[in-house]
Amino acid sequence: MDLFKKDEKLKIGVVCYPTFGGSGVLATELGMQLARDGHQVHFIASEKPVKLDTSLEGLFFHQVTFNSYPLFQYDPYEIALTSKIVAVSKAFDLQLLHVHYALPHASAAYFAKQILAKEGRSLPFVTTLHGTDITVVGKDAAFAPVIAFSINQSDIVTSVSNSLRADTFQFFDIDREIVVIPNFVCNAKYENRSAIHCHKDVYAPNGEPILMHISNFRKVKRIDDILHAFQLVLQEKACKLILIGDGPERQVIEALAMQLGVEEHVIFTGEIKDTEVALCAADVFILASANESFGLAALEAMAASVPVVSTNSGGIPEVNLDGVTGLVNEVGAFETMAKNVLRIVSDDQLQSKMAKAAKNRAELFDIKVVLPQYLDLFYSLLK
Ligand code: GMT
Repeated sequence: MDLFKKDEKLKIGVVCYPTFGGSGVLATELGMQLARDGHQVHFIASEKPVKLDTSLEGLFFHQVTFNSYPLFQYDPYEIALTSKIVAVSKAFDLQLLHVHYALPHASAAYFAKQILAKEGRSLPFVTTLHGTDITVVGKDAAFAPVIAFSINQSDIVTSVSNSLRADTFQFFDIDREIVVIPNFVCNAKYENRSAIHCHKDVYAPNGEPILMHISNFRKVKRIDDILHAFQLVLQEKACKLILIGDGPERQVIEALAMQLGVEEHVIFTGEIKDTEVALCAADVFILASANESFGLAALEAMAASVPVVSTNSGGIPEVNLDGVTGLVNEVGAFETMAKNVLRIVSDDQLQSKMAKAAKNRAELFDIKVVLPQYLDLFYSLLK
């Protein structure tokens, strides 16, 4: 007999990064929907996640804080996180923990689980792998042994794409199953778009097509390729490029725009919380990543009915279907990227056909399709 009927409400801990990036957004949207569905959800992070609405009933945020001591050359965040997980678990009698991004969340969860077990408390944990925790950071010899161990010790492991699942088995000695649950989008947020003022008339006063990119401006996003492609596009057609986000490469990219002589057609907005609003101005979304386990930004563009021109890196082709929802090129092939952009912005019929296909495909990744897959795993843990 199932101890937990499917409608049993759970008490769930969630650990994530609070940043604008994909894993923090996914964790936040999933946790808020679980709270709306009647579960009690406790977020544990260094800061309140950007989009977390703690006015929601059943949703809580617990900040990880600690005193700094002169002896420390670095912040012992993982130790403080482990202690906070133990404290919140005991105070609210959590039934399970869902951690997003293996480093350092999975090892902290494992440590907390051992501490609680000593006190006769059970705290199974689900680790969701998001991408750079495996393909970039995780491969670093300073972290790899702990990452592999904490993945193997997780009660359940999920990855956001088949590509990332394959990478994980390739790069680490993993002796257990990894369940693929794709990232999701809240399509409801992209309905009645006519109500949104897109400022298209301001961004493109002469009705030029608007190209858009959203990311955390890390090197892996290869935004320099986007600028080189844009320079080639401008030789054929007047367009505008809106770059949304901020990060370590921001100044380099702004300097490159000047160097290429395209700066008057490029708009740097910085970070924007509601990307669904920004996307309403886009005619084509561009993603040039060298490594991308899924490409949540591309899925969000598709939900906004925007065709995607992307590289074929990692899990992106599991989202952006070449010739259907947009066009795909090899990493670094910015000439091909320019040709792909021009094919779409020069053919209204093609743009419209791809926009409809993109929207239809985004429905397959809706939160109402994906959330039950996580819930099924949670209930299976608690039998
Ligand atoms: O680099 C980023 O895009 C941020 C990073 C993160 O940790 O949030 O994104 C990763 O997780 C997202 C959500 O699962 C995925 O959509 C991104 O593809 C993935 N980024 C990379 O793999 C580079």
